[in-house]
Amino acid sequence: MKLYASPLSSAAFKVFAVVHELGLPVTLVPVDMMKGEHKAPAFLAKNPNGKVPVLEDGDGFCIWESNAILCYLAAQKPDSRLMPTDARGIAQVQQWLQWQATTFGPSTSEVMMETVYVKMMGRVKDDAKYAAGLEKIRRDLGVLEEALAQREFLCGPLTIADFSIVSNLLLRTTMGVDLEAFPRVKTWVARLEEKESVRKARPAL
Ligand SMILES: N[C@@H](CCC(=O)N[C@@H](CS)C(=O)NCC(=O)O)C(=O)O
Repeated sequence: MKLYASPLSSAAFKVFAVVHELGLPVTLVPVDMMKGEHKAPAFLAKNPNGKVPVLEDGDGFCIWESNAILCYLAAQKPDSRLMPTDARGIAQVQQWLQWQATTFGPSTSEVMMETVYVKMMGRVKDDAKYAAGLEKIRRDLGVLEEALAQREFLCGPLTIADFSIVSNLLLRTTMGVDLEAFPRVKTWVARLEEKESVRKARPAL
């Protein structure tokens, strides 16, 4: 399998972490986003949205949207239990994956844009947008804090949902996101960041 990705992408980070967790044979194909490689025809043929990551398996089978990629990877090793097989377990993992894609991911992207990416894009930080994004992140962290009451991981045992959501907190220091008011989230993040798979996937910043 080949993973087309850029090292600074949080969407790619979660995929790398699960690849390492499962010990799958995946080769990284770096996509230079600064050079616009993700908008070139060869890449758009793999993902018409022009976004990373994309996983290619075998003869041109391509899958995009990082959470869908995580489902595909977990299906390669069902014994890992990173994706449960019972109806409730599947629904719970899907609930968090969709919450990441529709809620937490967008909240953190707003703040990433005004912190991590602002300099790369050669513009000044928009303080109002930053503050609004941070407020949304605090709201979302409250949801996670509740969910982690009496649970080590979001769905009980470790699943791809944990990898998906923690990816958005990886650059929290640069983003100015403080977890002190969310002690369960802080412990959960530390638990995940201790994992070798997560440490291997972390970009060197
Ligand atoms: N929902 C997508 C988001 C992918 C995404 O936004 N990737 C960013 C990098 S983190 C990207 O390729 N951005 C380029 C663009 O939007 O033009 C996923 O989870 O895969």
